Order: sequence, then C-alpha cells, then structure tokens
Amino acid sequence: MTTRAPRDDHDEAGLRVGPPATSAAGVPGVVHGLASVLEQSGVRRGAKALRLVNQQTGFDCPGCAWPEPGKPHLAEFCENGAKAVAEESTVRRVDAAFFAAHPVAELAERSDHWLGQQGRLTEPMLRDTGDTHYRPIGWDDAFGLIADALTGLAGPDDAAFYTSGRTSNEAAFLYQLFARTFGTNNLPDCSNMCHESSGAALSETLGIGKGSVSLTDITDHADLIVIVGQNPGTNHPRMLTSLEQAKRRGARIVAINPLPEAGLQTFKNPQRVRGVVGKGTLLSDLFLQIRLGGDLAFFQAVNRLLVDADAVDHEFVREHTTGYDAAVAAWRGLDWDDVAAATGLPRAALDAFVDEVRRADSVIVCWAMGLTQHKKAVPTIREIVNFLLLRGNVGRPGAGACPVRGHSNVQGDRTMGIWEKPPAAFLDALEAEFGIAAPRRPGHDTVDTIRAMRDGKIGVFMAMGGNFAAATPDSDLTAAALQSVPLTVHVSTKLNRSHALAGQRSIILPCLGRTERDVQAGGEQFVTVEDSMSAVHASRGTLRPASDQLRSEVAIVCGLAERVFGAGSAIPWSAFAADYTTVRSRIARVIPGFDDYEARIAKPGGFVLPHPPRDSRTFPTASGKAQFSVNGLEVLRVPPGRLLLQTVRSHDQFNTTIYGLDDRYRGIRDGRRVVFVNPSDLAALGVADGAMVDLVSEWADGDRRAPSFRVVSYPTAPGCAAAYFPETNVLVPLDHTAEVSNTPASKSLVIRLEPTAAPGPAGAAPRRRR
Ligand SMILES: Nc1nc2c(c(=O)[nH]1)N[C@H]1C(S)=C(S)[C@@H](COP(=O)(O)OP(=O)(O)OC[C@H]3O[C@@H](n4cnc5c(=O)[nH]c(N)nc54)[C@H](O)[C@@H]3O)O[C@H]1N2
Ligand SMILES: Nc1nc2c(c(=O)[nH]1)N[C@H]1C(S)=C(S)[C@@H](COP(=O)(O)OP(=O)(O)OC[C@H]3O[C@@H](n4cnc5c(=O)[nH]c(N)nc54)[C@H](O)[C@@H]3O)O[C@H]1N2
Ligand SMILES: [Mo]
Repeated sequence: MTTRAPRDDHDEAGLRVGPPATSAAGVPGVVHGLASVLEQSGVRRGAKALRLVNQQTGFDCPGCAWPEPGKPHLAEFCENGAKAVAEESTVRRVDAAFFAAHPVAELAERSDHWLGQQGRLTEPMLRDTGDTHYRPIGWDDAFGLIADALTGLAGPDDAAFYTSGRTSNEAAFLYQLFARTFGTNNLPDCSNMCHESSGAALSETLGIGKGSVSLTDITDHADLIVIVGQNPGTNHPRMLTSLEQAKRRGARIVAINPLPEAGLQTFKNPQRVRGVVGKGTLLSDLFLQIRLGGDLAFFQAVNRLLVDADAVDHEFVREHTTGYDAAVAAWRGLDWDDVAAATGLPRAALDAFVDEVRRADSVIVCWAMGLTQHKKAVPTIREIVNFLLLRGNVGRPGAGACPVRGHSNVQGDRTMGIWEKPPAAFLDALEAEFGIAAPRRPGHDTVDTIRAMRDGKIGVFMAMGGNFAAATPDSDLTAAALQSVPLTVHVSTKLNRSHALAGQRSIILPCLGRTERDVQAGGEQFVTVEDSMSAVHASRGTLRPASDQLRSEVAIVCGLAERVFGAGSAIPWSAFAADYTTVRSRIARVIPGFDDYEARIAKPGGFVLPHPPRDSRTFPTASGKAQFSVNGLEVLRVPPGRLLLQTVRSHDQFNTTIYGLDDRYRGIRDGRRVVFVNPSDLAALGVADGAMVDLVSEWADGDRRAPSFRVVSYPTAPGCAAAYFPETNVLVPLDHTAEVSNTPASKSLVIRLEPTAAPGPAGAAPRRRR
C-alpha cells in the first residue's frame, strides 16, 4: 500500500555491526553522556545544567519518569539523562534565518536526527496556506489567528488538543481547563500510545490506574523483582542503580524479554568506584527469553501452577478480592500446547520461575512497552494483577505493580485531567470551581484523532509538545491526515517532523524547556511534576532561556485563552500566568490529594499522592474489592515465512528525538536502518546476515513497506524480529490496536522480508552526507 523512501540525508553507508554488550552503564556510559552535553551546550552551561538535574533545588530531568532517591547523589543523572539535557540546553538555534533558508518541502525530506540537531526554536513562526516557507509572526498575531480559527469552527469537537508527557502539572491543568471551557474532551496524549493499557487494566482490577510501589519497596524490601517487557539499561538507566541496591541486600531479579538486553544482565555503576574499575553487578538471576506477545500465556500458566501447588494467600484472597473461583476454573482449562506455542518457553523455565516466586515473601512486577503495545496488552496486565493477588503481593512493603512510565511527567498530566475520557467526578469538580459547563461526551484519543483528521472532521489541531507526525502509527496515512487539517499549532522546544508535515496553515510556538529560568510578572516561577511512583515535586529551571522571545507553556495557554474567551472571562487567565501559585491553589481545590499543595511542595522531595491499594489495601473498584479476571488466551500464529516484528528504542534516542546513530549495547554504530533477526530464522528464510531487505507488514487492507534495512543476525527469540521506531511506524496499521486501550500494537507486526530492489538510475544518485 504505502512506501516511503529513505531520506537523502539518511546515509547509512557507514553502518557497522559488532557483538552485543553484556553489561550496561559503567564508564563508557557517563563519558558518552558528558561528551554530548559538552559538545552541544558549551562547557559551563552544560556543567551547570548537569549539576542541577534531579537535585532537590534544580529541575526534574527531562528524560524518564524514574523517581529520585530521597537524598540524591551529587550526580543523580545518567548517560541518557545527560543527552536529554544536552538536547535541550544546546547552543544551536533554529531562527527566522534558518526557516528562510530551508523550505518546508526540504525539511520534510530530512531525517529526524538532522532536524533535532539544528537546535532550539527561537520565535513564533507561521507557514500560511500555499506558502513554501515559515516566516516570523508576533505572539499576539499568532494568538489572534488561532483564536479566530477556533471560534470559527462549526463546533468545539472540531478541535483536538494533544499533549506529550513533558508538560508540567500547572501547564497541563490549564491546558485541559482551556479545552473544556472551549467545550471538548478531545485531549489525546502520548499516554494513549504508551501506558494506556496499564491504566485500563489497573483501574479495572485494583481501582486506580497507577503503580502501587514506592522506590524503597524496590531498593529495601522486595525479595523478587520481575522485569517484563522493559529495557531499563537504555530507557530508565537510574532504575539500574535501584536494582543494584536491591541485589546487594539479596533480592532476586527475573527478566522476561525476547531480547537479552544488556542492562538486564550486568550493571557497572558509574557512580560507584567499584563500577568504574570492577566487573559490575550481575543483575538477573533468571532470564526467560519469551516470544513476542507470550506474556499472557506465561502468567496464566504460572497462576495455574501456583494454584495447583496451593501456593496461594487464601486469607488475602478471601478478605480483599473477588472473582477467584472463576479465574481458577479458567486456569484449569489452560492448554499446555498453547502455552508452549505462545511463550516459546520449555516447561522447566516456568517451573524455575514458580520456584523463585514461592521462595519470595514479596514480589514486584515492573513493566513497560513490551507489555502495553500488544493487541492483548490489557488482558496481559490484568493477568499480572491476578498473579500479584494470588499471593497477596499488593499493599504491603516490597510488593506490588510497577508500570514504569516513560515521559517525565506523563503520569502527572493524566492526574491533571489530560484525558479524553475524564471521570465524571473530575468534571463535576472543575465545573464547581470554575463555573463552566464541562463537556460530557468522551473525546478522541490519539488513534481516533488521526481517524477524525483523515475524515476531515478536525479544523484545528494543537499540540503541547511531542512529535505527533513521527510518534504515531501508519506514518503515510497520518501525514496525509495531518496535512489536511486547516490549522495546526505546535508548542515546541525543538524542530521536528511535525513542523514539516503540518496542516494547511501551520504555527510553531517556541517554549521554555525544563532547564530554563521561568520569570513572569509575579517573579521567578517553578513548576511541579509527578514521577512513576506518584511522588510530586518541584522543578525549577536555572539556565538562561534559549531566546528572549520564548514563553512558558503556562503563559502560552493563558495568552491564547484570553484571546479566545475575551477579557470578560470568569477565569483569571492572566493572573494564572503571572503567578503559578494561583494555579496550584486551584489544582488543590479540584484534584484529590493536593491539599496544602504549596506548603508540601516546598519540602525537599515533595509529597506522595494517595494510592488506596498501596496505603491501606482498599480497592476503589465497583465491588470495593480487588478483582480477579478471566482473560481468554489467543495465541499469535504467524503464517509460514513471516516474522513478528517489534519496534523498539535504540540507546541513542528519546522517542522521536534521535541523539545519535549508535545503539552501543546492541553493537550497532552509525546507522538505524537495521532489523534484528534470529540466525535460525535467517537460515530458514534463506536470508543472509548483512543482506539488504525491505520490511513489508501485512494487514487486512494490504501491505505496508519500509525499504532498505540491513539484516543483523541477533540472539532475539526465534520468530521475533526487532527494528527501531520511528522509521518503522510506517508499518503499523492504524487499526492494529490493543483491545480496550486502543494503543497502537507496535510490538507485534506480522512482516515478511523482501530483498531490496537493486537501485536503478534514480536510486543511484549520490546521497548527501550527514
Ligand atoms: N533514553 C531514553 N529513555 C526513555 C525513552 C527513550 O526513547 N530513550 N522513552 C521513554 C518512554 S516515553 C517510554 S514509554 C519508556 C519506554 O521504555 P521501554 O518499554 O523499555 O522501551 P522499548 O524500547 O519500547 O522497549 C521495550 C522492551 O520490551 C521488550 N518486549 C517487546 N515485546 C515484548 C513482549 O511481548 N514481551 C516481553 N516480555 N518483552 C517484550 C523489548 O525487547 C524491549 O526490551 O522509556 C522512556 N525513557
Ligand atoms: N512504533 C512505535 N511507536 C511509538 C512507540 C513505540 O515503542 N513504537 N512508543 C510510543 C510512546 S511510548 C510514546 S510516549 C510516544 C511519544 O510521542 P511524543 O511524546 O509525541 O514524542 P516525543 O518524541 O517524545 O516528542 C519530542 C518533541 O517534543 C518537543 N519537546 C521536548 N521538550 C519539550 C517541552 O518541554 N515542552 C514542549 N512544549 N515541547 C517539548 C520537542 O519539540 C521534541 O521534538 O511515541 C509512541 N510511538
Ligand atoms: Mo512512552
């Protein structure tokens, strides 16, 4: 169906492949991180930024959402946090002269890496209908143009307001208030592509869609930590420090993953002398190389074996849960051939895992995208809850569910009401506080927003951060959909693909980043964020802003709101922008758990939001009990000659931000168009290691093609291939989503490998070097 040629500056001639690493971090980790900070931000600015990251007086690392320890090391950052800081504190600039020199059509041909490397956006820009270039526009004119477009829509649901997970609590709260005052719940966010499946499964079964453990449960209490579908060595490197602490006091760790990820094997702690010179800590006691999508069958089998062995906490089950008998009946009907086919694991592996579980008084299960981005993601996570409930592993020290979030404030954004399906109680509170009539119709999530754009139903699309065009599935379809929208507005720190594949008219509003000082009429401001373990704390930028024309996200929402709702608005938008304490006092009145917000946020480390299952074993579900569930098993059967493909992150990217072209732990240098395939599959398919292939995904409506990938023979689970996103998003059909959560199922694509056609005269044209 659709194809997209490699872009001309995506020169992969230098691609080198070596053996994968067996340990993570250590000296190379920090050296790599520092090199990128110092190169991009200059020595003094870079050093200052790094000194303040995740310190109690500094800013929250713009990288991942792993919590800070109570007393951070002087250097509580990691290699990839350093890259995130460098990316933001760069001294390079994308200004009016840049846009005058580069037509949008040219930018659309550039790689994500090249776009990101150009630097920080400096002033508002407009590309009007039919224009070839962006040109500067003043803030007032930009707000006026957007306000006119919004008020000219046939109805409020013709607008959609996307959020990426870096947005602060204050900005997120005001942004959703703006959307709901305008009259729509169309608040899609990156969470829809991320942990939506976790939220859905946990709310149903435990009554709250957030993880139930704190950092000390991991470091100080858990006997067994199970890490499923997560690659912490790359995506949550500070988690390795916590795991190392757990190991040192005798905790056991099991990793369940189709890939033998370096960070799950040995960890060399760069912040500890022994890590610098010694051999590092062996992290995993057991590694189960599962097939893609095999986790539902795995946990059903484990649950069945625990019940057979009567290794069940009957008192907990009786007192706190419901649905046990039905679940047991379902497990008794499990077909062991299905389990073997789905997991690819021998029975001995299951038994070894069950032994670990039975020896452990307290168990934590951590997971990320390896579970959430599958068709059966929600049933899989419900089954993990079953597993925890069986042995009472919820609501006591060292036990619980730990969905490890991605973006540094993605969890906080949801708490603030960035949600297309807001609970009625939240809307009631918003109405009572602000005297608005909040819309009650559910809004569009990310996938439905793309469908609505495609169907011509979105007149204005606004994005608070993120890179909608590159992060979403079905790249060609989505690009066409986005480009058909009459007006798109991107609030961004850096240039990205969404600015090149924007609407008929496109506005870019440049904003302050986390690292930068935020001075408003009421003086210097700070913002607040919530980490993966429900801890809320302050984040205060300290660097000089990249340009004096930047505005904060809060100021941008308030400035636009004033233009849309007029000076007579009952909501004091300009007071909110002048002094963020006035925003926090409203949050405290609307959202449970934020009482006394200002005082508690002033304490070092902030405060932890209530979580009834964790705090008191109370379960705010419909039944008032924790819910066992029955989850039908469906084995992913792949037609002969096909592979299952997962789309993953390299070590040198943050989602669509490509820091560099290496994936050190997997042995890849200077290139991203690679596909990892098990050697036995290569033999069976008759494809040579190093061959050039097109990846062709198969779906009901036809094929999708991503051309020119180099095959890398790799010890991934048989039948299961891997390649990087966003290059492979073109392969993900828009309708291939998880049940219930509607999250794109980008970790299980049925593909075939086709030899890449030899370049004809056109393809042989010399390609520009990076
Ligand atoms: N440096 C850096 N940090 C990041 C990010 C980044 O891009 N770069 N992104 C941030 C964001 S938004 C997020 S959501 C997180 C993502 O963090 P991760 O979820 O760790 O990211 P992925 O690269 O998608 O890795 C998925 C992992 O799950 C495994 N997996 C895939 N399918 C299955 C399966 O069916 N079963 C099992 N058991 N395992 C499977 C893969 O082999 C891989 O190890 O990281 C956050 N932190
Ligand atoms: N195939 C495939 N697709 C995926 C995934 C996958 O595993 N496989 N993962 C999914 C996941 S987990 C996620 S979370 C999404 C991510 O989707 P998004 O959150 O939309 O994408 P990002 O790449 O994180 O967004 C990067 C952009 O954010 C902007 N930015 C950075 N910092 C700030 C800031 O402080 N303020 C503002 N306003 N803008 C800022 C910059 O302009 C930068 O270019 O991608 C999803 N897409
Ligand atoms: Mo994410």
